[in-house]
Amino acid sequence: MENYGDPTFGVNDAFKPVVRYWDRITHPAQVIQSLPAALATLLDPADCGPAFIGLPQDVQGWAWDFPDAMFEKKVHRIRRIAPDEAEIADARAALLAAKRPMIIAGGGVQYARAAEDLAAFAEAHRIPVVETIAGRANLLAEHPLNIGPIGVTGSDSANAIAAEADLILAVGTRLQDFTTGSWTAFDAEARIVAINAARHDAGKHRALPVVGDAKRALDALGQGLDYAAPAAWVDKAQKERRDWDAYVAGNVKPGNGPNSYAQAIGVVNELCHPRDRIVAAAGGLPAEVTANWRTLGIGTVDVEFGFSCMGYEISGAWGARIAQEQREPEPDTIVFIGDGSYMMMNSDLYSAALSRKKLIVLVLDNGGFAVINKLQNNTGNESFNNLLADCPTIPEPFAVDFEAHARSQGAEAVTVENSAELGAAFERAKASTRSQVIVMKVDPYDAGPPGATPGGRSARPR
Ligand SMILES: Cc1ncc(C[n+]2csc(CCOP(=O)(O)OP(=O)(O)O)c2C)c(N)n1
Ligand SMILES: [Mg+2]
Repeated sequence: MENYGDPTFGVNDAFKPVVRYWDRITHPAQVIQSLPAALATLLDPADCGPAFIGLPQDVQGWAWDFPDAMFEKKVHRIRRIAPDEAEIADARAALLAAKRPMIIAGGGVQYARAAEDLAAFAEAHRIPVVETIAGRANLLAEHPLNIGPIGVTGSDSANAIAAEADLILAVGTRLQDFTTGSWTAFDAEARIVAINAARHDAGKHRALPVVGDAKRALDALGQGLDYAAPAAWVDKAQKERRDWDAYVAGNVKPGNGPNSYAQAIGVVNELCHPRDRIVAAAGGLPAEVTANWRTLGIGTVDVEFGFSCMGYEISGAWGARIAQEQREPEPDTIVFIGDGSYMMMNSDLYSAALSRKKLIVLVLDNGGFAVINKLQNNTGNESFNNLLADCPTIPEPFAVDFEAHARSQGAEAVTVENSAELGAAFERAKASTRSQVIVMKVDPYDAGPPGATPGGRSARPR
Protein backbone atom coordinates (compact mmCIF):
# COMPACT_ATOMS: atom_id res chain seq x y z
CA MET A 1 0.00 0.00 0.00
CA GLU A 2 1.24 3.42 -1.01
CA ASN A 3 0.91 4.93 2.46
CA TYR A 4 2.31 1.96 4.34
CA GLY A 5 4.44 3.20 7.20
CA ASP A 6 2.84 6.66 7.25
CA PRO A 7 1.76 7.14 10.90
CA THR A 8 -1.09 9.49 9.90
CA PHE A 9 -2.59 6.88 7.56
CA GLY A 10 -5.58 5.22 9.24
CA VAL A 11 -8.81 3.41 8.64
CA ASN A 12 -10.52 6.65 7.61
CA ASP A 13 -8.34 6.80 4.52
CA ALA A 14 -9.98 3.63 3.25
CA PHE A 15 -13.07 5.67 2.38
CA LYS A 16 -11.26 7.99 -0.04
CA PRO A 17 -11.84 5.95 -3.21
CA VAL A 18 -15.59 5.54 -2.59
CA VAL A 19 -16.66 9.06 -1.68
CA ARG A 20 -16.90 12.39 -3.51
CA TYR A 21 -15.86 14.45 -0.52
CA TRP A 22 -13.37 13.41 2.15
CA ASP A 23 -11.91 15.26 5.08
CA ARG A 24 -10.36 14.43 8.45
CA ILE A 25 -10.94 16.89 11.28
CA THR A 26 -7.79 17.46 13.30
CA HIS A 27 -8.97 20.74 14.84
CA PRO A 28 -12.61 21.72 15.59
CA ALA A 29 -12.36 24.97 13.62
CA GLN A 30 -11.97 22.87 10.47
CA VAL A 31 -15.67 21.93 10.73
CA ILE A 32 -16.61 25.50 9.76
CA GLN A 33 -15.13 24.90 6.34
CA SER A 34 -15.60 21.17 5.96
CA LEU A 35 -19.27 20.71 6.84
CA PRO A 36 -20.64 23.19 4.26
CA ALA A 37 -18.33 21.67 1.64
CA ALA A 38 -19.64 18.19 2.43
CA LEU A 39 -23.24 19.37 2.16
CA ALA A 40 -22.54 21.16 -1.12
CA THR A 41 -21.19 17.86 -2.48
CA LEU A 42 -24.26 15.95 -1.34
CA LEU A 43 -26.54 18.47 -3.03
CA ASP A 44 -24.72 19.04 -6.31
CA PRO A 45 -26.85 17.72 -9.19
CA ALA A 46 -23.88 16.64 -11.31
CA ASP A 47 -21.10 15.77 -8.88
CA CYS A 48 -23.17 14.57 -5.95
CA GLY A 49 -22.08 11.53 -4.04
CA PRO A 50 -21.22 10.33 -0.57
CA ALA A 51 -19.38 12.73 1.70
CA PHE A 52 -17.06 11.55 4.45
CA ILE A 53 -15.88 13.53 7.46
CA GLY A 54 -13.55 11.70 9.83
CA LEU A 55 -14.00 12.92 13.39
CA PRO A 56 -11.40 11.25 15.64
CA GLN A 57 -12.41 10.74 19.27
CA ASP A 58 -9.79 13.08 20.68
CA VAL A 59 -11.14 15.88 18.47
CA GLN A 60 -14.71 14.98 19.45
CA GLY A 61 -13.81 15.70 23.07
CA TRP A 62 -12.31 19.10 22.28
CA ALA A 63 -14.46 22.04 23.47
CA TRP A 64 -14.57 24.89 21.00
CA ASP A 65 -16.56 28.11 20.61
CA PHE A 66 -18.08 28.04 17.17
CA PRO A 67 -19.48 31.32 15.83
CA ASP A 68 -23.26 31.56 16.39
CA ALA A 69 -23.73 31.97 12.64
CA MET A 70 -22.82 28.28 12.24
CA PHE A 71 -26.03 27.30 14.01
CA GLU A 72 -28.45 29.57 12.18
CA LYS A 73 -31.09 27.76 10.20
CA LYS A 74 -30.14 27.48 6.57
CA VAL A 75 -32.23 26.12 3.72
CA HIS A 76 -30.14 24.26 1.18
CA ARG A 77 -31.50 24.12 -2.36
CA ILE A 78 -30.49 21.75 -5.09
CA ARG A 79 -29.27 23.95 -7.91
CA ARG A 80 -31.24 23.83 -11.13
CA ILE A 81 -28.88 24.69 -13.97
CA ALA A 82 -30.55 26.44 -16.90
CA PRO A 83 -29.69 25.03 -20.32
CA ASP A 84 -27.72 26.99 -22.89
CA GLU A 85 -29.94 28.61 -25.54
CA ALA A 86 -27.82 27.42 -28.46
CA GLU A 87 -27.92 23.83 -27.21
CA ILE A 88 -31.70 24.04 -26.90
CA ALA A 89 -31.95 25.43 -30.44
CA ASP A 90 -29.90 22.50 -31.80
CA ALA A 91 -31.97 20.01 -29.85
CA ARG A 92 -35.22 21.56 -31.11
CA ALA A 93 -34.06 21.45 -34.73
CA ALA A 94 -33.16 17.77 -34.35
CA LEU A 95 -36.53 16.97 -32.83
CA LEU A 96 -38.46 18.84 -35.51
CA ALA A 97 -36.80 16.68 -38.16
CA ALA A 98 -37.64 13.39 -36.39
CA LYS A 99 -40.05 10.84 -37.84
CA ARG A 100 -39.54 8.15 -35.20
CA PRO A 101 -38.64 9.92 -31.95
CA MET A 102 -38.25 8.17 -28.62
CA ILE A 103 -37.51 9.44 -25.11
CA ILE A 104 -35.28 7.48 -22.73
CA ALA A 105 -36.14 8.57 -19.21
CA GLY A 106 -33.53 7.83 -16.56
CA GLY A 107 -33.07 8.23 -12.84
CA GLY A 108 -32.08 11.87 -13.35
CA VAL A 109 -35.75 12.61 -14.04
CA GLN A 110 -36.44 11.52 -10.46
CA TYR A 111 -33.54 13.49 -9.01
CA ALA A 112 -34.73 16.62 -10.84
CA ARG A 113 -38.31 15.97 -9.62
CA ALA A 114 -39.27 16.24 -13.27
CA ALA A 115 -41.55 13.20 -13.72
CA GLU A 116 -44.66 15.34 -14.28
CA ASP A 117 -42.79 17.59 -16.71
CA LEU A 118 -41.55 14.57 -18.61
CA ALA A 119 -45.06 13.11 -18.91
CA ALA A 120 -46.44 16.50 -20.01
CA PHE A 121 -43.70 16.88 -22.64
CA ALA A 122 -44.27 13.37 -23.99
CA GLU A 123 -48.04 13.87 -24.10
CA ALA A 124 -47.82 17.30 -25.76
CA HIS A 125 -45.61 15.96 -28.55
CA ARG A 126 -46.86 12.35 -28.63
CA ILE A 127 -43.43 10.83 -28.07
CA PRO A 128 -43.11 7.23 -26.83
CA VAL A 129 -41.10 6.91 -23.61
CA VAL A 130 -38.87 4.03 -22.53
CA GLU A 131 -37.31 3.75 -19.10
CA THR A 132 -33.90 2.87 -17.71
CA ILE A 133 -33.52 0.77 -14.57
CA ALA A 134 -33.14 3.84 -12.34
CA GLY A 135 -35.96 5.46 -14.26
CA ARG A 136 -38.43 2.60 -13.79
CA ALA A 137 -40.98 4.79 -12.02
CA ASN A 138 -41.03 7.93 -14.17
CA LEU A 139 -44.36 6.92 -15.70
CA LEU A 140 -47.08 4.58 -14.47
CA ALA A 141 -47.30 1.20 -16.21
CA GLU A 142 -50.70 2.16 -17.59
CA HIS A 143 -49.52 5.43 -19.19
CA PRO A 144 -50.31 5.11 -22.90
CA LEU A 145 -46.89 6.41 -23.96
CA ASN A 146 -44.93 4.13 -21.60
CA ILE A 147 -43.36 1.56 -23.92
CA GLY A 148 -41.45 -0.25 -21.17
CA PRO A 149 -37.93 -0.63 -19.83
CA ILE A 150 -35.08 -0.53 -22.36
CA GLY A 151 -31.84 -2.45 -22.73
CA VAL A 152 -30.21 -5.72 -21.78
CA THR A 153 -32.57 -6.19 -18.84
CA GLY A 154 -35.48 -4.47 -20.52
CA SER A 155 -38.56 -5.26 -22.58
CA ASP A 156 -39.00 -6.46 -26.15
CA SER A 157 -41.30 -3.49 -26.73
CA ALA A 158 -38.81 -0.79 -25.76
CA ASN A 159 -36.00 -2.55 -27.56
CA ALA A 160 -38.07 -2.91 -30.73
CA ILE A 161 -38.71 0.81 -30.99
CA ALA A 162 -35.17 1.67 -29.88
CA ALA A 163 -33.87 -0.25 -32.89
CA GLU A 164 -35.98 1.87 -35.24
CA ALA A 165 -35.97 5.29 -33.61
CA ASP A 166 -34.33 8.07 -35.64
CA LEU A 167 -34.18 10.55 -32.73
CA ILE A 168 -33.46 9.57 -29.17
CA LEU A 169 -34.08 12.17 -26.51
CA ALA A 170 -32.18 10.91 -23.48
CA VAL A 171 -33.28 12.65 -20.28
CA GLY A 172 -31.33 12.18 -17.06
CA THR A 173 -29.62 8.94 -18.08
CA ARG A 174 -25.95 7.99 -18.13
CA LEU A 175 -26.64 5.80 -21.16
CA GLN A 176 -24.63 3.03 -19.56
CA ASP A 177 -24.15 -0.44 -21.01
CA PHE A 178 -27.30 -2.10 -19.64
CA THR A 179 -29.37 0.74 -21.10
CA THR A 180 -27.76 0.80 -24.54
CA GLY A 181 -26.86 -2.89 -24.83
CA SER A 182 -23.27 -1.61 -25.08
CA TRP A 183 -24.47 0.71 -27.85
CA THR A 184 -26.15 -2.08 -29.85
CA ALA A 185 -29.73 -1.07 -28.99
CA PHE A 186 -30.01 1.76 -31.51
CA ASP A 187 -29.90 2.26 -35.24
CA ALA A 188 -26.42 3.46 -36.20
CA GLU A 189 -27.93 6.50 -37.96
CA ALA A 190 -30.04 7.56 -34.99
CA ARG A 191 -29.43 11.01 -33.58
CA ILE A 192 -29.14 11.30 -29.82
CA VAL A 193 -30.01 14.43 -27.89
CA ALA A 194 -29.01 14.12 -24.26
CA ILE A 195 -30.29 16.32 -21.45
CA ASN A 196 -28.11 15.87 -18.40
CA ALA A 197 -26.89 17.88 -15.43
CA ALA A 198 -23.48 16.27 -15.92
CA ARG A 199 -21.50 17.38 -18.99
CA HIS A 200 -19.82 14.00 -19.31
CA ASP A 201 -23.12 12.16 -19.70
CA ALA A 202 -24.70 14.80 -21.96
CA GLY A 203 -22.03 14.32 -24.59
CA LYS A 204 -21.86 10.52 -24.82
CA HIS A 205 -21.97 8.76 -28.17
CA ARG A 206 -21.82 11.96 -30.21
CA ALA A 207 -25.04 13.17 -28.62
CA LEU A 208 -26.16 16.74 -29.09
CA PRO A 209 -25.65 17.81 -25.51
CA VAL A 210 -28.07 19.86 -23.46
CA VAL A 211 -26.27 20.40 -20.18
CA GLY A 212 -28.74 21.37 -17.51
CA ASP A 213 -31.51 20.45 -15.16
CA ALA A 214 -34.11 18.09 -16.67
CA LYS A 215 -37.09 20.16 -15.61
CA ARG A 216 -35.70 23.43 -16.97
CA ALA A 217 -34.37 21.83 -20.14
CA LEU A 218 -37.68 20.12 -20.97
CA ASP A 219 -39.45 23.38 -20.32
CA ALA A 220 -37.08 25.29 -22.60
CA LEU A 221 -37.27 22.65 -25.32
CA GLY A 222 -41.06 22.67 -25.25
CA GLN A 223 -41.43 26.47 -25.49
CA GLY A 224 -43.40 27.13 -28.71
CA LEU A 225 -42.52 23.67 -30.02
CA ASP A 226 -45.12 22.75 -32.62
CA TYR A 227 -44.37 19.08 -33.08
CA ALA A 228 -46.11 15.74 -32.73
CA ALA A 229 -44.68 12.36 -33.67
CA PRO A 230 -46.41 10.60 -36.59
CA ALA A 231 -49.44 8.61 -35.36
CA ALA A 232 -48.35 5.38 -37.09
CA TRP A 233 -45.11 5.39 -35.09
CA VAL A 234 -46.95 5.84 -31.80
CA ASP A 235 -49.44 3.11 -32.75
CA LYS A 236 -46.61 0.72 -33.47
CA ALA A 237 -44.96 1.45 -30.14
CA GLN A 238 -48.24 0.93 -28.28
CA LYS A 239 -48.87 -2.38 -30.01
CA GLU A 240 -45.39 -3.56 -29.01
CA ARG A 241 -46.17 -2.60 -25.43
CA ARG A 242 -49.45 -4.55 -25.44
CA ASP A 243 -47.59 -7.66 -26.63
CA TRP A 244 -45.01 -7.21 -23.89
CA ASP A 245 -47.70 -6.75 -21.23
CA ALA A 246 -49.29 -10.04 -22.32
CA TYR A 247 -45.92 -11.74 -22.07
CA VAL A 248 -45.28 -10.37 -18.57
CA ALA A 249 -48.77 -11.37 -17.43
CA GLY A 250 -47.94 -14.98 -18.28
CA ASN A 251 -44.51 -14.74 -16.75
CA VAL A 252 -45.67 -13.57 -13.33
CA LYS A 253 -48.71 -15.83 -13.12
CA PRO A 254 -48.86 -17.71 -9.80
CA GLY A 255 -48.22 -21.41 -10.24
CA ASN A 256 -47.14 -21.14 -13.90
CA GLY A 257 -44.16 -23.40 -13.15
CA PRO A 258 -41.68 -23.93 -10.34
CA ASN A 259 -41.48 -21.06 -7.84
CA SER A 260 -39.77 -18.12 -9.52
CA TYR A 261 -38.69 -14.54 -8.92
CA ALA A 262 -41.31 -13.46 -11.47
CA GLN A 263 -44.13 -15.17 -9.54
CA ALA A 264 -43.08 -13.47 -6.32
CA ILE A 265 -42.96 -10.12 -8.12
CA GLY A 266 -46.42 -10.77 -9.57
CA VAL A 267 -47.94 -11.61 -6.18
CA VAL A 268 -46.52 -8.49 -4.52
CA ASN A 269 -47.44 -6.27 -7.47
CA GLU A 270 -51.02 -7.53 -7.29
CA LEU A 271 -51.45 -7.03 -3.54
CA CYS A 272 -49.35 -3.95 -2.81
CA HIS A 273 -50.52 -0.39 -2.29
CA PRO A 274 -49.78 1.89 -5.28
CA ARG A 275 -47.47 4.00 -3.11
CA ASP A 276 -45.54 1.08 -1.62
CA ARG A 277 -41.84 1.38 -2.40
CA ILE A 278 -39.87 -1.60 -3.67
CA VAL A 279 -36.12 -2.07 -3.30
CA ALA A 280 -33.81 -4.54 -5.09
CA ALA A 281 -30.11 -4.50 -5.93
CA ALA A 282 -28.15 -7.60 -6.86
CA GLY A 283 -28.39 -11.11 -8.29
CA GLY A 284 -31.18 -11.96 -10.70
CA LEU A 285 -33.74 -9.75 -9.00
CA PRO A 286 -32.91 -6.29 -10.41
CA ALA A 287 -33.42 -7.54 -13.95
CA GLU A 288 -36.56 -9.47 -13.00
CA VAL A 289 -38.03 -6.45 -11.22
CA THR A 290 -37.10 -4.17 -14.12
CA ALA A 291 -38.79 -6.44 -16.64
CA ASN A 292 -41.80 -7.68 -14.67
CA TRP A 293 -42.80 -4.99 -12.18
CA ARG A 294 -45.74 -2.83 -13.20
CA THR A 295 -45.19 0.65 -11.79
CA LEU A 296 -48.21 1.80 -9.81
CA GLY A 297 -46.82 5.02 -8.31
CA ILE A 298 -44.32 7.61 -9.57
CA GLY A 299 -40.93 7.27 -7.87
CA THR A 300 -41.74 4.01 -6.07
CA VAL A 301 -39.11 1.70 -7.58
CA ASP A 302 -35.56 1.66 -6.20
CA VAL A 303 -33.37 -0.81 -8.09
CA GLU A 304 -29.70 -0.21 -7.31
CA PHE A 305 -28.09 -1.39 -10.52
CA GLY A 306 -25.43 1.30 -10.85
CA PHE A 307 -23.09 -0.97 -8.90
CA SER A 308 -25.58 -3.80 -8.30
CA CYS A 309 -24.17 -3.90 -4.82
CA MET A 310 -25.05 -7.03 -2.87
CA GLY A 311 -26.16 -6.01 0.60
CA TYR A 312 -27.72 -2.70 -0.48
CA GLU A 313 -31.19 -4.17 -0.27
CA ILE A 314 -31.95 -4.19 3.46
CA SER A 315 -29.69 -1.27 4.42
CA GLY A 316 -30.92 0.79 1.48
CA ALA A 317 -34.51 -0.04 2.33
CA TRP A 318 -34.01 1.03 5.95
CA GLY A 319 -32.85 4.42 4.65
CA ALA A 320 -35.68 4.53 2.14
CA ARG A 321 -38.12 3.73 4.95
CA ILE A 322 -36.85 6.63 7.06
CA ALA A 323 -37.32 9.01 4.12
CA GLN A 324 -40.61 7.51 3.03
CA GLU A 325 -42.22 7.68 6.47
CA GLN A 326 -41.75 11.44 6.56
CA ARG A 327 -43.83 11.83 3.45
CA GLU A 328 -46.35 9.02 3.44
CA PRO A 329 -46.63 7.02 6.63
CA GLU A 330 -49.12 4.43 5.37
CA PRO A 331 -47.48 2.64 2.42
CA ASP A 332 -44.86 -0.07 2.98
CA THR A 333 -41.23 -0.47 2.01
CA ILE A 334 -40.77 -3.85 0.33
CA VAL A 335 -37.44 -5.56 -0.29
CA PHE A 336 -36.71 -8.29 -2.82
CA ILE A 337 -33.46 -10.03 -1.87
CA GLY A 338 -31.69 -13.25 -2.86
CA ASP A 339 -30.16 -15.71 -0.41
CA GLY A 340 -26.62 -14.67 -1.41
CA SER A 341 -27.24 -10.97 -0.88
CA TYR A 342 -29.03 -11.66 2.39
CA MET A 343 -25.99 -13.59 3.61
CA MET A 344 -23.71 -10.73 2.64
CA MET A 345 -25.54 -8.09 4.62
CA ASN A 346 -28.66 -8.45 6.70
CA SER A 347 -27.97 -6.84 10.06
CA ASP A 348 -29.91 -3.69 9.30
CA LEU A 349 -32.95 -5.87 9.89
CA TYR A 350 -31.92 -5.47 13.51
CA SER A 351 -31.38 -1.72 13.03
CA ALA A 352 -34.84 -1.47 11.46
CA ALA A 353 -36.35 -3.35 14.41
CA LEU A 354 -34.48 -1.20 16.96
CA SER A 355 -35.55 2.03 15.29
CA ARG A 356 -39.10 0.73 14.66
CA LYS A 357 -38.90 1.17 10.93
CA LYS A 358 -41.04 -1.49 9.34
CA LEU A 359 -39.75 -3.37 6.30
CA ILE A 360 -41.31 -6.24 4.40
CA VAL A 361 -38.42 -8.39 3.17
CA LEU A 362 -38.86 -11.24 0.69
CA VAL A 363 -35.90 -13.60 0.89
CA LEU A 364 -35.98 -15.65 -2.29
CA ASP A 365 -33.67 -18.61 -1.79
CA ASN A 366 -32.39 -20.43 -4.85
CA GLY A 367 -29.46 -22.10 -3.14
CA GLY A 368 -26.66 -19.74 -4.08
CA PHE A 369 -25.47 -17.27 -6.69
CA ALA A 370 -27.87 -18.29 -9.43
CA VAL A 371 -27.25 -15.35 -11.72
CA ILE A 372 -23.51 -15.90 -11.63
CA ASN A 373 -24.08 -19.58 -12.33
CA LYS A 374 -26.08 -18.57 -15.41
CA LEU A 375 -23.33 -16.23 -16.56
CA GLN A 376 -20.81 -19.01 -15.99
CA ASN A 377 -22.81 -21.49 -18.06
CA ASN A 378 -23.42 -18.98 -20.82
CA THR A 379 -19.77 -18.21 -21.21
CA GLY A 380 -19.19 -21.90 -21.88
CA ASN A 381 -18.28 -23.18 -18.42
CA GLU A 382 -19.61 -25.99 -16.27
CA SER A 383 -21.35 -24.96 -13.05
CA PHE A 384 -18.71 -24.46 -10.41
CA ASN A 385 -18.76 -22.80 -6.98
CA ASN A 386 -21.88 -20.66 -7.49
CA LEU A 387 -24.81 -22.80 -6.42
CA LEU A 388 -24.17 -24.52 -3.09
CA ALA A 389 -24.89 -27.82 -4.77
CA ASP A 390 -21.97 -27.21 -7.15
CA CYS A 391 -19.37 -26.39 -4.51
CA PRO A 392 -16.91 -29.30 -4.32
CA THR A 393 -15.28 -27.69 -1.32
CA ILE A 394 -18.39 -28.21 0.78
CA PRO A 395 -18.84 -31.90 1.64
CA GLU A 396 -22.37 -31.55 2.99
CA PRO A 397 -24.11 -28.31 2.04
CA PHE A 398 -26.91 -27.32 4.39
CA ALA A 399 -29.55 -24.66 4.04
CA VAL A 400 -29.60 -21.59 6.26
CA ASP A 401 -32.74 -21.19 8.33
CA PHE A 402 -33.47 -17.67 7.11
CA GLU A 403 -36.73 -17.58 9.05
CA ALA A 404 -35.08 -18.25 12.42
CA HIS A 405 -32.20 -15.95 11.53
CA ALA A 406 -34.51 -13.06 10.72
CA ARG A 407 -36.59 -13.66 13.84
CA SER A 408 -33.48 -13.45 15.99
CA GLN A 409 -32.99 -9.91 14.65
CA GLY A 410 -36.43 -8.77 15.73
CA ALA A 411 -38.47 -9.37 12.59
CA GLU A 412 -41.58 -11.51 12.35
CA ALA A 413 -40.73 -14.28 9.92
CA VAL A 414 -42.43 -17.04 7.98
CA THR A 415 -41.46 -19.56 5.31
CA VAL A 416 -43.91 -20.16 2.46
CA GLU A 417 -44.07 -23.01 -0.05
CA ASN A 418 -45.54 -21.31 -3.11
CA SER A 419 -46.95 -18.09 -4.51
CA ALA A 420 -50.42 -18.69 -3.07
CA GLU A 421 -48.97 -18.94 0.43
CA LEU A 422 -46.77 -15.97 -0.36
CA GLY A 423 -49.86 -13.89 -1.10
CA ALA A 424 -51.46 -14.77 2.23
CA ALA A 425 -48.21 -14.08 4.10
CA PHE A 426 -47.79 -10.77 2.31
CA GLU A 427 -51.27 -9.66 3.33
CA ARG A 428 -50.53 -10.57 6.95
CA ALA A 429 -47.23 -8.71 6.66
CA LYS A 430 -48.99 -5.59 5.44
CA ALA A 431 -51.40 -5.71 8.37
CA SER A 432 -48.60 -5.87 10.96
CA THR A 433 -46.66 -2.94 12.35
CA ARG A 434 -43.41 -4.90 12.74
CA SER A 435 -40.75 -5.76 10.18
CA GLN A 436 -41.56 -8.90 8.26
CA VAL A 437 -39.40 -11.48 6.54
CA ILE A 438 -41.02 -13.93 4.14
CA VAL A 439 -38.80 -16.75 2.90
CA MET A 440 -39.56 -18.76 -0.24
CA LYS A 441 -37.44 -21.23 -2.18
CA VAL A 442 -37.23 -20.42 -5.88
CA ASP A 443 -35.84 -22.25 -8.89
CA PRO A 444 -32.18 -21.42 -9.69
CA TYR A 445 -32.70 -22.34 -13.35
CA ASP A 446 -35.76 -20.18 -13.83
CA ALA A 447 -35.53 -18.83 -17.37
CA GLY A 448 -37.03 -15.39 -16.73
CA PRO A 449 -37.88 -12.85 -19.41
CA PRO A 450 -35.77 -12.77 -22.58
CA GLY A 451 -33.53 -9.94 -21.49
CA ALA A 452 -33.75 -10.49 -17.78
CA THR A 453 -30.61 -12.50 -17.23
CA PRO A 454 -27.51 -10.65 -18.28
CA GLY A 455 -25.66 -13.36 -20.16
CA GLY A 456 -28.80 -15.26 -21.14
CA ARG A 457 -30.40 -18.40 -19.82
CA SER A 458 -28.88 -21.42 -18.19
CA ALA A 459 -29.48 -25.09 -18.84
CA ARG A 460 -30.71 -27.22 -15.96
CA PRO A 461 -28.27 -30.09 -15.46
CA ARG A 462 -29.67 -33.48 -16.43
C1 LIG B 1 -20.79 -6.63 -3.08
C2 LIG B 1 -20.91 -7.52 -4.27
N1 LIG B 1 -20.12 -8.61 -4.38
C3 LIG B 1 -20.23 -9.41 -5.45
C4 LIG B 1 -21.12 -9.14 -6.45
C5 LIG B 1 -21.21 -10.06 -7.67
N2 LIG B 1 -22.50 -10.75 -7.65
C6 LIG B 1 -23.56 -10.27 -8.33
S1 LIG B 1 -24.93 -11.17 -8.11
C7 LIG B 1 -24.12 -12.27 -7.10
C8 LIG B 1 -24.87 -13.40 -6.50
C9 LIG B 1 -26.07 -12.95 -5.72
O1 LIG B 1 -26.71 -14.06 -5.12
P1 LIG B 1 -28.21 -13.97 -4.71
O2 LIG B 1 -28.44 -12.74 -3.90
O3 LIG B 1 -28.60 -15.25 -4.08
O4 LIG B 1 -28.99 -13.75 -6.08
P2 LIG B 1 -29.15 -14.79 -7.31
O5 LIG B 1 -27.91 -14.70 -8.13
O6 LIG B 1 -29.35 -16.15 -6.74
O7 LIG B 1 -30.32 -14.27 -8.07
C10 LIG B 1 -22.76 -11.92 -6.99
C11 LIG B 1 -21.77 -12.68 -6.23
C12 LIG B 1 -21.93 -7.98 -6.28
N3 LIG B 1 -22.83 -7.64 -7.20
N4 LIG B 1 -21.83 -7.20 -5.19
MG1 LIG C 1 -29.54 -16.89 -4.81
